[in-house]
Amino acid sequence: MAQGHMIPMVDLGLLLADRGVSVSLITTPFNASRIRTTIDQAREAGLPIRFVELPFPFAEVGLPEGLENIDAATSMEPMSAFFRATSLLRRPLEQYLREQSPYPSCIISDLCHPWTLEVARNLQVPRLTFFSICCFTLLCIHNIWYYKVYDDMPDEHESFVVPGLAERIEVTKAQAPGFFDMPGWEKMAEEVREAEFAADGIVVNSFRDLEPIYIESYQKAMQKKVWTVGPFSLRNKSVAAMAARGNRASIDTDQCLSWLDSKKPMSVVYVSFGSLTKMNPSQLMEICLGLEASNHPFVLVIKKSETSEKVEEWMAAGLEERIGSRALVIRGWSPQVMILSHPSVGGFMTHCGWNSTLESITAGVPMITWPHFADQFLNERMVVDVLRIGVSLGVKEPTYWGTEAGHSAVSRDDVERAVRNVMDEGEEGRERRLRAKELGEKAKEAMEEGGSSRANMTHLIEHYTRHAMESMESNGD
Ligand SMILES: *[C@@H]1O[C@H](CO)[C@@H](O)[C@H](O)[C@H]1NC(C)=O
Ligand SMILES: *[C@@H]1O[C@H](CO)[C@@H](O)[C@H](O)[C@H]1NC(C)=O
Ligand SMILES: *[C@@H]1O[C@H](CO)[C@@H](O)[C@H](O)[C@H]1NC(C)=O
Ligand SMILES: CC(=O)N[C@H]1CO[C@H](CO)[C@@H](O)[C@@H]1O
Repeated sequence: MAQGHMIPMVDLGLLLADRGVSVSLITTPFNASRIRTTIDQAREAGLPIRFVELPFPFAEVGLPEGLENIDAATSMEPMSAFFRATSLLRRPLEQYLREQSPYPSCIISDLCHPWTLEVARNLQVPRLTFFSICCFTLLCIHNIWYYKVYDDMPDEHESFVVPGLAERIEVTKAQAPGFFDMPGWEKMAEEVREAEFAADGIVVNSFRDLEPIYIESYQKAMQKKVWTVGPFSLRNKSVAAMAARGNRASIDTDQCLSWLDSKKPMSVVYVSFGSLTKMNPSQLMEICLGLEASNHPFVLVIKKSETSEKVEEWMAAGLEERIGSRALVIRGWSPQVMILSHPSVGGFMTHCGWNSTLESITAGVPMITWPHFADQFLNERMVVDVLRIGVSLGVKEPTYWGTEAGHSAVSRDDVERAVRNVMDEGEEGRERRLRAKELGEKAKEAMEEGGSSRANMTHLIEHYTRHAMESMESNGD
């Protein structure tokens, strides 16, 4: 029930349905209305997929109607009520599933819904946990917990080397909190961990050739199967499908494509920071000035929550006049996969949410990294240190729910330098681009016939189909 979780979960449902598996996607009305386009297309294509809308019990926990997605919240404050409400879906979900024929064979549940553990137990069906995070980041979080690194760490800004990894990865506690590792959230953190350990297996939106060592190590650490079946964004490569991903795009896709067509190959920087971050006006202006100084054409996505009169006036008065068609500003939701796949795009300035990071990897586009919170700093290490396909903007401190007014974490000079660095024609830039391209190719191979992700999906389906038939037989049905 956050954009970065919902998009890949819907993709996973569609990927299973593509293979003829009957899928019921459980969500709440608000969220369903967001993914309507994708839902309608799947139905028209005749996929065996059902969208089940359970009413969201917002009133029971004192939430306003419509606050069913984390990006509708403006602070951390309603969050505990939000998670309380989602766990109240346990009974209606169990009841719904009991009534189904055929009986469900397996539950796949997002990490944020540990309460599904009990549903699966009551129904006596296996349960897989789904993470839209890479195994590198999952293993880092696991090892930090396992080796009790934080038990004796008074300073959350002190950097340390993550134990038990093949590579030397340095982070701080502030940059690498575990899941829900915050004061007041201890119970949730414990439940999430317990649900992860109790899962029958783990499904990850990643692919073998991206991180073979980390997939294997994570599998060993968890002592259960880890199925890597991504990148999900490759499921449907048609322009219409790419454009409809996640939400209705706020720009005419033809207009967007013809702007991109008018630019030289690999010359454009795409700048977007995902659905939850919020840049204040002065930070947005610094970004614009840095992009302007870089002399590269750019696509900048500004969310509704970030637009203000101040920003709009400033852009109209100065920026748009000075740089004209060198910039394309998208206000609202951007057709990101479509843009990243365009040959004129040569770099992506990103917040390092895994969804966006993997989309960039898949498109073979090197990144300029600016993590904000949650798993994003670890994802940055993956991109910069492990894969070596990114340049960091050097941000060290996490920001939650928006930067403070008047404060800029990143200056125009930082932006200019990082953009020039990533778009660089020299050897370093060329090699980085080459590595990114190669990974993009491998990502595509993984999802093709005979590819590793496809094979994992086949095994996963066979494994749980067999399991369901065996338990039917042993029940004497
Ligand atoms: C996830 O994917 C969409 C569409 O591809 C992208 O625009 C969005 O920024 C991503 N969301 C997050 C939270 O990363
Ligand atoms: C991909 O998406 C397009 C446009 O939404 C749709 O017409 C097509 O059937 C989809 N293809 C597959 C394989 O699902
Ligand atoms: C996924 O596929 C790879 C490559 O074919 C294989 O090595 C791995 O064991 C598979 N994973 C599972 C959980 O079956
Ligand atoms: C913003 C949004 O999409 N709101 C919708 C949430 O879901 C309800 C019920 O389906 C709709 O009526 C709203 O328009």
